[in-house]
Amino acid sequence: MGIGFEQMWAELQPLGRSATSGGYFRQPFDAAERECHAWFVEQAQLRGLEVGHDGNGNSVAWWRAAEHAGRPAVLTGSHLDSVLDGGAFDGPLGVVSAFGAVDLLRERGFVPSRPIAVAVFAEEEGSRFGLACLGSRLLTGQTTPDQARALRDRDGGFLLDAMSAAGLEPELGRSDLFGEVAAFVELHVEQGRDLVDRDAPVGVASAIWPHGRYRLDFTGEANHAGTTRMADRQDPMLTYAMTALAANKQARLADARATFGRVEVAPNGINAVPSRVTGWLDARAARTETLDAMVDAIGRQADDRAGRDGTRVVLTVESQSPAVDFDPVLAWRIADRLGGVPMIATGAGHDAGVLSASGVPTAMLFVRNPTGVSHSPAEHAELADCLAGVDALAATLADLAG
Ligand code: HGY
Ligand code: MN
Ligand code: MN
Repeated sequence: MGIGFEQMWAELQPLGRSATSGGYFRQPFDAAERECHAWFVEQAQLRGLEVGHDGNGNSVAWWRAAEHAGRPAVLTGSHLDSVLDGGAFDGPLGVVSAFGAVDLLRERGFVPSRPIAVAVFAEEEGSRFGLACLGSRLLTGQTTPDQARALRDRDGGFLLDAMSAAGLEPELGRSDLFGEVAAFVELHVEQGRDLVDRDAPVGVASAIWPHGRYRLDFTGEANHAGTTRMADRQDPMLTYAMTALAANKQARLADARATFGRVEVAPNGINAVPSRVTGWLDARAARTETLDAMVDAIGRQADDRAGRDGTRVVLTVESQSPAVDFDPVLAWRIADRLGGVPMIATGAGHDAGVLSASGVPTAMLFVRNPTGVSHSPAEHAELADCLAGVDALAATLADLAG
């Protein structure tokens, strides 16, 4: 018998939470995220679910019986890592709701006809090693071990070292952690206001926008802040600033999204014109051609500006996530089963998108977020809506694994 949603949430809530901002710092393989992971294992054991791990840092808890041998599983779950100063719900809501749905089904005497698995994917946010959905990309072969081994965090640390330091035995690459999967259904807090505007507690995802991460290295000439005339400067900060404004304008024109959320400056001194500025552009659009055209325009304008500033800019594609159209048959089957809940597209990436791209029939359930805010301590979901999400996930699992 499991513990209820509220108790699970209360246990998870303090882990990795900042006393100052109230936001979450659960970087993959750091202490707080490992505490969350230990909580996951404990919850699985409380329910008699067998726990498995792969060499990519992904984990799974199995609800299965001997007679299920050889039958493809129904997979649910999400991630436990957060962005820096993130919200409480992005990721953990899907994991806690999965355990809640298992409890609900058991209380109702439901007996699955196939295995049901609760997954936790590693480094979904890509906020430590820069590549989003790293765990699911490695598991499905969409990222190679060599690509992953080359990734470094802000301190220059390598993925393998971080995993080993956390006590894991990394073995990167394709993994058969889940065996054959009949369907994957990820429950996630909505990261926007669609469900608020439609006055609906739960929705089903139709699509994920294509999106990418691009590093722009602006280089110029370091010099004295006091003795160097403005006309004599080759200031990469100026080129960066104009590029950020250009990105903002291009995104507005295309009704797309362009964000510089992370910038590094060298040598980062108050009284020196910088030698280098590196900005990471997160760009997203409803359609691939819109995204590509926008990034091209931003790159061209950065180059033009660099020509005028006497600086140089190099744009490097760090990761690209193709558009995802979720399996419409599965999505409509779930929406109908739930009495006709809204079908909404999202600009946020998810492991569900990665599994969908690997050919697994995949769907997402969204739970209303009254603030519409995410990747921020302000992210929120009301308990009643969370419980509605658990109900919806239980009904979906019963339908798919019945
Ligand atoms: O960035 C995203 O879209 C997701 O939250 N990882
Ligand atoms: Mn997420
Ligand atoms: Mn996120």
